[in-house]
Amino acid sequence: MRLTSLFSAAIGAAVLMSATSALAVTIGFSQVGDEGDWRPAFSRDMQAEAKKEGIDLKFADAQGKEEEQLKAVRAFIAQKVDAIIIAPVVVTGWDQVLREAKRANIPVFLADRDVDVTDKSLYVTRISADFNLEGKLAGAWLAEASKGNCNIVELQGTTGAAPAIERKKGFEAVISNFPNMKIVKTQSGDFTTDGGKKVMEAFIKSTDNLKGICASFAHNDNMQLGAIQAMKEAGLKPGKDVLMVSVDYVPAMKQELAKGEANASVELRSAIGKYIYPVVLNYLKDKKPLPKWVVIPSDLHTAATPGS
Ligand code: GYE
Repeated sequence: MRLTSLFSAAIGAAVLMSATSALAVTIGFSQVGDEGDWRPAFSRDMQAEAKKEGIDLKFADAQGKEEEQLKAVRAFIAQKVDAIIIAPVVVTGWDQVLREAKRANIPVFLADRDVDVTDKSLYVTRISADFNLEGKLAGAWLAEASKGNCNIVELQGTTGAAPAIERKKGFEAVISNFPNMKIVKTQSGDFTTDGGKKVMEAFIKSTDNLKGICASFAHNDNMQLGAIQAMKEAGLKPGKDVLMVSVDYVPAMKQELAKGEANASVELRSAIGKYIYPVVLNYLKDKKPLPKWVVIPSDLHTAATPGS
């Protein structure tokens, strides 16, 4: 008697287990890497939210290399995952692998960065902030703070990456309305603290200690944090001698704003799994076509407006 009930309990558990694993959605996520403070925060959130949703998440870190991403996506296709999420390093080079995913009937979602493909049916939708708007917000803040008079040095993100392209475009669209605002130096610091420090050191040299420079616009906070270090080492006062505006609003930048060594940062939310997974899971259920872009809001912060 006892044995049989034990036995049926065991069978019950086995049935239950296979039922849950048959139901569990498997998602492959190809992440850029961990170039700054924002990216690992985003990775941690994607992992934590996947757990909450009961998703079996296969996480692949591309270490900033597109070849690694292509390999990861092909591995996800071979594993027959239910869906693929890609945060693409750069915008180019995606057509072929996306066609392979489509042929295998695996829906692809873009998170954060964008791709440049002519056939938009190669992915379901992109869930991300509006990088162009972030550039515009930074430009508008600077136009007001400088009263439309400003020679700017720009630290660009990774060449060919959507946020570098779009933040630059948005920023330029705003400052082009002001005849006395211009970018006088611009270089890529690859979205890293080290890269930003090196670029700012070069700017300091080539402009005789930032003579006549009114602002530093960095496409992300980490490069700006590196720039702040370089400026301090050169005896300059970032936030006072030079206005400092960037994007991400990571905790370390929040501190710099409070100290007055930086002036403004546009927030790029990192806890965005809660925006991304529901879109993917609903699509897997109903396969209803979606608009090509699900936009996550952005807002600008200063020391006076730190937000919550
Ligand atoms: O701003 C930067 C990161 O892709 C928008 O990537 C993102 C950017 C973010 O390295 O810090």
